[in-house]
This record gives sequence, structure tokens and C-alpha cells, in this order.
Amino acid sequence: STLILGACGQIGTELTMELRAKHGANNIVASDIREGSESLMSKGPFELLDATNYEAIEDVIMHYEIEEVYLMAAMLSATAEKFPMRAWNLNMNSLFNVLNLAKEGKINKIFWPSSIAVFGPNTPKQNTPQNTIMEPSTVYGISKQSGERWCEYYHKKFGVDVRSLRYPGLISWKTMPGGGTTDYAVDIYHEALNAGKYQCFLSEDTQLPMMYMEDAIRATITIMESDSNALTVRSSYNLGSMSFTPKQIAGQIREHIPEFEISYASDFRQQIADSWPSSIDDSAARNDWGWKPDFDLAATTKAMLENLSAKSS
Ligand code: VAH
Repeated sequence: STLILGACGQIGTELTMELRAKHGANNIVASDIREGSESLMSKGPFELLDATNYEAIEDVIMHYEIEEVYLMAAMLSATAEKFPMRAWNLNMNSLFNVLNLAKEGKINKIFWPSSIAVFGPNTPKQNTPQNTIMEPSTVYGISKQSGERWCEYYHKKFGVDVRSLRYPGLISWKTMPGGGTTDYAVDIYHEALNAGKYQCFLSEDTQLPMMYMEDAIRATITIMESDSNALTVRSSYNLGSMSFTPKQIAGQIREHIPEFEISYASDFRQQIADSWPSSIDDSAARNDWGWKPDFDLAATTKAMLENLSAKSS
């Protein structure tokens, strides 16, 4: 069966729901440092679990006969700038725990998320290549770049079957994001419906790679189900779908809510966003395991506003 570490997070929550629907709830063990939503807690096995505690994870692996682990626990870019050492400890020690469990033969497959945050200010910003200059200038980006190096090392040296995706900013309605720089692209939809206006913490022309959560979950499950021999990248695959600016997302929202107003007040997250790419070349993912996104900005906006309206009514 499967263990999800960080199952209460923005990605973990939806990933848990999708895997339970696909494989049966009793084959998916959700875990996190804290309890999650009522539906997450009530519809399948859940364990309170600190992803930095090797023995605690090992106990859960043995008890439930876990074969594969999705490590979705991490501290994201904005929060990590406030607590560098806590971010490094969580992001790295949780990864070493699952890599070492696989090296010891206690689990046989790992998914670990990387991010466009591995790229830095001197990385080519348009159509950022799979292999290019990577000098991340954020704590989170440094932890993800280092994590990618360790994933590739454990695969080459010990045969560990670890698979990874460099997620862009993710847009979801089922779960709130936590502590990310791309979170404005979720907050804006909530504010458009609740207040009819939004003050954006990034400037209007800040173009960032983004993805609708349904696409990200499908990519995650697809790469995990792919034939190991098809995977030519064991650091982490670039993964793209769309890129847009706050001005463009506001324009799409006004197609549905004509009187929606946006204002701009950049904060410390502007420097983080400015160090990241504007668009991503994900041809390796498309060639190796058939990646193809479904949602563009118009479809994402429609889905977000419809689902958030239905949820609150
Ligand atoms: C963040 N959503 O903003 C995450 C992600 C590419 C962005 O890593 O930190």
C-alpha cells in the first residue's frame, strides 16, 4: 500500500483523495504533523506523523506494509525565508528519511516534489530548459536543488526508484495553499468572489509558470505509474502548462465578474518571484512519459469560480 507524508497540505490533500478513489481508501495511508479536513480524516487510515522522524515513519511502513511513499511535506518559499534552518531541516531530513528507507529496501518507490524554485536570477527566464544554470536565491529553492542532487545520487548509487517533478505554482479550490509565493493566484479567486477586489502582493507584470491542481495530480500519478526505463531524468522533470501575470488573471476573472478590481502592493515575495522563470520547457516530460496539460487560464478561471461559488453556497 501507499503512504502520503504531508497529506494535509495543498497538494497532499487532493493527492490523497485521488489515490483513495483510484486504489481504494484502505490502500492509502494519509499522514501529517497535524490533523486535516474532516473528509481526509474520515475516509481512510490516517496517522499523525513527523516526516523528520525516521523511526516513526519506519513503524508506519512496517505496520501497514507500505511499498511506496509520496513525500508532500515541506516548508514553502515565503515561510522558508522567515525560518531558514527549520525549512532546511524539514525539507532535507524528510527526504533523507524516505531515501534511506528505500536504500534499506523497506519501500520500493518514492515521489518527491521539486519546484521551479530550483532556478535562480541568472537562469534563462523564457522556456527554461531541463538542464541549465541553477543558482537558487531562496532557502526553499536551495533545499529543492540540493534534494534533486540527492535523488539522482541515490538512484545512480543505490538503485533507489525516486521520481520527481518541478511543480510550477499550483492553483486549487479544494485546499488552501500555505506560505507560497504563487499563492496570490489562489487568493485572487477567493477575494474576487468574497470582496469583488484584490490587492496583489506581486506586480502586475510578474509572469510565472502556473498549473491547475487537477493537471498536477494527474502528472504525479502518471510519472509514478510510468515504466522506470522510460525515465531519463532522475533529478526532477520540468513540468509546464501555462504562464501568466496578475494582470492577465484579473482580466480572465473580469470575463465572469465584470466589476472585479485589482490593486498592487509588492511585498518581500516580489524578490522571490523575480528570481524564478517566466515559462518552462517541459519537452523531456512530454517525450519520456507523455505529459500533456489539460487546463489553460480560461479553463482554470472557470473551474475555480464555479467550484468556489458552489462550495460557499
Ligand atoms: C511556492 N507554490 O510558492 C510554491 C512553489 C513554484 C512555487 O514552489 O513556494
